[in-house]
Amino acid sequence: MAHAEYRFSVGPWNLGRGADPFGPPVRPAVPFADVLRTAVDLGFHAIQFHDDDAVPDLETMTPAQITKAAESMRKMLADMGLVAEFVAARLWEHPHGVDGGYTSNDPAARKWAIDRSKRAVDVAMALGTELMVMWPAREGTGVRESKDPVEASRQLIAAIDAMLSASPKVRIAIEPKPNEPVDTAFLPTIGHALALGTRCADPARVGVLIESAHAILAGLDPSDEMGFALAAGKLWGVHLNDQNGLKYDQDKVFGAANLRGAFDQVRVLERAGYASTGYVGFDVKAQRTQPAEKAAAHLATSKAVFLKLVEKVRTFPESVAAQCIAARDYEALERLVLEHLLG
Ligand code: XUL
Ligand code: MN
Repeated sequence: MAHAEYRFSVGPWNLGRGADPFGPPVRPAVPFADVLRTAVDLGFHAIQFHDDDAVPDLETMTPAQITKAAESMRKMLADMGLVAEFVAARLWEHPHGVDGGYTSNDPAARKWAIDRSKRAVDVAMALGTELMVMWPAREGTGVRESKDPVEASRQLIAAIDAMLSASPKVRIAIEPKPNEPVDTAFLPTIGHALALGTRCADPARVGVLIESAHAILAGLDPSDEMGFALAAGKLWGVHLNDQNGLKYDQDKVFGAANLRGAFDQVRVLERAGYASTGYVGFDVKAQRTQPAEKAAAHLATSKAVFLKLVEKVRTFPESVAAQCIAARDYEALERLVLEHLLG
């Protein structure tokens, strides 16, 4: 049987300026047109958007103006053979979102967050995608006693319900992360995200996006997180990358820290037929040491590693593995996997 082709996506933030918490940008900003050109040149098919990547001044615009601006972005994408994968409301950089959006202690900020999210839904619809991603960035605390966790989960449900009511078509993929920029997040894992989704107004329209590094930061195996979401029919996006243990969110090249872990992620996606249902996104960042003209190599490498691992999955001797499993000879299975990856 012919295999479905994987389709790849990337966000403008993946061509970053090399800034980190300890130093300013080291590369010039990449103009949006160049982001699209790079995506096409590297064989990507779709663009991931924060709402203001698509419509920069959306807070000062009327709904009609927002729709018009997003439609012209959609045309720019189409002219280059691209589509929009999803839109995410960028709440975490705005002054109103200083203490979080949906779970802010300030009712005016909570209202702002919901209004902005509804605008982001309008952007998504005009861009031609029904998928919203919700990374609950500052929906957590640095001082645990500052917010009520019971109330916070109700507030998150109310926010998702507001987005669901903004369009009958919209679907929301929660992208959980346990920490950073907050110390402790209210939606740290896929289990939390899926459980919250069941309590929303229309659970069928709430799923998840899994980022490898976010799972690792939660002490979990990304391939198991993916398997859990796939079993529920809820894996609507992936942000493949890597992470060298419990540090800041590194967004390393896919497979750079744990090639076997990357193989396991590709294997779970391949076995579930993910290629025909979702995009493979890479949430990776170029190292700060890269000069501007070489600052897209991390995307090319991530895609190349992914495709090589697809071949590794397709050539894995499954019948030998089945014999090892039947004999409960997991040492033999261990060796089979390692030799296959090394060979
Ligand atoms: C942050 C992160 C975000 C989301 C999109 O860690 O992964 O870039 O993927 O908002
Ligand atoms: Mn991500």
